Amino acid sequence: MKVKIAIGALVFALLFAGAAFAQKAPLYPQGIGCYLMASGVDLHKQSEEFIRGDYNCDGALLTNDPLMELQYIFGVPGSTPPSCEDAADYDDDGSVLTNDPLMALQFIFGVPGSSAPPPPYPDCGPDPTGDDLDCVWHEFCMGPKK
Ligand SMILES: [Ca+2]
Ligand SMILES: [Ca+2]
Ligand SMILES: [Ca+2]
Repeated sequence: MKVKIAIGALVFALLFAGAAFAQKAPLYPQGIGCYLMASGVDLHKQSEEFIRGDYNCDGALLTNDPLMELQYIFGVPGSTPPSCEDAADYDDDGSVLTNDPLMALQFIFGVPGSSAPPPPYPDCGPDPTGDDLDCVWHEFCMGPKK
Protein backbone atom coordinates (compact mmCIF):
# COMPACT_ATOMS: atom_id res chain seq x y z
CA MET A 1 0.00 0.00 0.00
CA LYS A 2 2.80 2.37 0.89
CA VAL A 3 4.45 1.61 -2.41
CA LYS A 4 1.29 2.45 -4.33
CA ILE A 5 0.90 5.76 -2.55
CA ALA A 6 4.54 6.61 -3.14
CA ILE A 7 4.23 5.79 -6.85
CA GLY A 8 1.06 7.88 -7.11
CA ALA A 9 2.73 10.85 -5.45
CA LEU A 10 5.76 10.46 -7.69
CA VAL A 11 3.63 10.33 -10.82
CA PHE A 12 1.82 13.53 -9.99
CA ALA A 13 5.03 15.28 -8.97
CA LEU A 14 6.54 14.31 -12.32
CA LEU A 15 3.41 15.40 -14.17
CA PHE A 16 3.41 18.86 -12.65
CA ALA A 17 7.16 19.27 -12.97
CA GLY A 18 6.90 18.24 -16.60
CA ALA A 19 4.02 20.61 -17.28
CA ALA A 20 5.95 23.51 -15.76
CA PHE A 21 8.99 22.61 -17.80
CA ALA A 22 6.95 22.38 -21.00
CA GLN A 23 5.78 25.96 -20.63
CA LYS A 24 9.30 27.30 -20.36
CA ALA A 25 11.07 25.38 -23.06
CA PRO A 26 10.26 23.62 -26.29
CA LEU A 27 8.93 20.22 -25.37
CA TYR A 28 11.68 17.63 -25.59
CA PRO A 29 13.42 18.95 -28.69
CA GLN A 30 15.61 15.86 -28.96
CA GLY A 31 12.59 13.77 -29.76
CA ILE A 32 10.65 16.17 -31.91
CA GLY A 33 11.17 14.15 -35.07
CA CYS A 34 9.18 11.41 -33.45
CA TYR A 35 5.99 13.41 -33.31
CA LEU A 36 5.89 15.07 -36.66
CA MET A 37 3.46 13.28 -38.88
CA ALA A 38 4.75 13.19 -42.42
CA SER A 39 2.25 14.13 -45.05
CA GLY A 40 2.23 12.70 -48.53
CA VAL A 41 4.78 10.06 -47.63
CA ASP A 42 4.01 6.36 -47.64
CA LEU A 43 5.39 5.47 -44.25
CA HIS A 44 4.21 1.89 -44.51
CA LYS A 45 6.84 1.03 -47.06
CA GLN A 46 9.14 0.33 -44.14
CA SER A 47 8.27 -2.32 -41.61
CA GLU A 48 6.82 -1.05 -38.38
CA GLU A 49 9.61 -1.66 -35.93
CA PHE A 50 9.72 -0.12 -32.47
CA ILE A 51 10.95 -0.55 -28.90
CA ARG A 52 8.07 -1.15 -26.53
CA GLY A 53 7.85 1.55 -23.88
CA ASP A 54 10.03 4.01 -25.80
CA TYR A 55 7.37 6.69 -26.16
CA ASN A 56 9.66 9.40 -27.55
CA CYS A 57 11.43 7.04 -29.95
CA ASP A 58 14.99 7.85 -28.84
CA GLY A 59 15.98 4.21 -28.41
CA ALA A 60 15.77 3.90 -24.62
CA LEU A 61 13.08 3.37 -22.02
CA LEU A 62 13.68 6.14 -19.50
CA THR A 63 11.63 8.12 -17.00
CA ASN A 64 10.66 10.74 -19.55
CA ASP A 65 8.85 8.16 -21.68
CA PRO A 66 6.06 7.33 -19.21
CA LEU A 67 6.07 10.97 -18.06
CA MET A 68 5.34 12.18 -21.59
CA GLU A 69 2.75 9.46 -22.03
CA LEU A 70 0.96 10.49 -18.83
CA GLN A 71 0.97 14.10 -19.97
CA TYR A 72 -0.63 13.04 -23.23
CA ILE A 73 -3.23 10.79 -21.57
CA PHE A 74 -4.19 13.56 -19.12
CA GLY A 75 -4.27 16.19 -21.87
CA VAL A 76 -1.52 18.40 -20.46
CA PRO A 77 -1.08 21.40 -22.80
CA GLY A 78 1.95 20.93 -25.03
CA SER A 79 1.86 17.15 -24.75
CA THR A 80 2.09 15.13 -27.93
CA PRO A 81 0.39 11.96 -29.09
CA PRO A 82 2.63 8.97 -29.73
CA SER A 83 3.85 8.54 -33.29
CA CYS A 84 4.06 4.83 -32.51
CA GLU A 85 1.10 3.71 -30.44
CA ASP A 86 2.53 0.21 -30.09
CA ALA A 87 5.55 1.63 -28.27
CA ALA A 88 3.16 3.34 -25.85
CA ASP A 89 1.30 0.08 -25.22
CA TYR A 90 3.59 -1.10 -22.43
CA ASP A 91 1.65 -4.24 -21.53
CA ASP A 92 0.78 -5.13 -25.14
CA ASP A 93 -2.94 -5.45 -24.49
CA GLY A 94 -3.86 -3.49 -27.61
CA SER A 95 -4.81 -0.25 -25.88
CA VAL A 96 -2.97 2.81 -24.57
CA LEU A 97 -4.27 3.56 -21.10
CA THR A 98 -3.05 5.00 -17.81
CA ASN A 99 -1.75 1.63 -16.65
CA ASP A 100 0.83 1.57 -19.45
CA PRO A 101 2.97 4.49 -18.20
CA LEU A 102 2.34 3.49 -14.58
CA MET A 103 3.73 0.01 -15.23
CA ALA A 104 6.70 1.56 -17.01
CA LEU A 105 7.45 3.79 -14.01
CA GLN A 106 7.22 0.83 -11.64
CA PHE A 107 9.68 -1.10 -13.81
CA ILE A 108 12.09 1.83 -14.14
CA PHE A 109 12.10 2.41 -10.38
CA GLY A 110 12.43 -1.30 -9.63
CA VAL A 111 9.18 -1.70 -7.73
CA PRO A 112 8.90 -5.31 -6.53
CA GLY A 113 6.52 -7.27 -8.75
CA SER A 114 7.03 -5.01 -11.74
CA SER A 115 8.23 -6.49 -14.99
CA ALA A 116 9.94 -5.45 -18.18
CA PRO A 117 7.68 -4.84 -21.16
CA PRO A 118 7.00 -7.75 -23.53
CA PRO A 119 8.93 -8.01 -26.84
CA PRO A 120 10.20 -6.33 -28.87
CA TYR A 121 11.69 -4.63 -25.76
CA PRO A 122 14.62 -4.05 -25.32
CA ASP A 123 15.38 -4.25 -29.04
CA CYS A 124 13.76 -2.88 -32.16
CA GLY A 125 11.29 -5.26 -33.72
CA PRO A 126 7.78 -5.74 -35.03
CA ASP A 127 4.74 -6.17 -32.80
CA PRO A 128 4.40 -9.92 -32.13
CA THR A 129 0.70 -9.52 -31.34
CA GLY A 130 -1.73 -7.97 -33.80
CA ASP A 131 -3.96 -5.11 -32.66
CA ASP A 132 -5.62 -1.94 -33.90
CA LEU A 133 -2.79 0.30 -32.73
CA ASP A 134 -0.87 2.18 -35.38
CA CYS A 135 2.89 2.60 -35.42
CA VAL A 136 3.25 5.46 -37.87
CA TRP A 137 6.89 6.04 -37.08
CA HIS A 138 9.56 5.10 -34.57
CA GLU A 139 12.56 7.19 -35.41
CA PHE A 140 15.24 5.17 -33.60
CA CYS A 141 14.19 1.87 -35.19
CA MET A 142 12.92 3.07 -38.57
CA GLY A 143 15.42 5.87 -39.14
CA PRO A 144 14.85 9.51 -39.99
CA LYS A 145 12.06 10.26 -42.40
CA LYS A 146 13.22 10.80 -45.93
CA1 LIG B 1 12.72 6.97 -24.81
CA1 LIG C 1 -1.81 -1.19 -22.82
CA1 LIG D 1 0.35 -5.69 -29.91
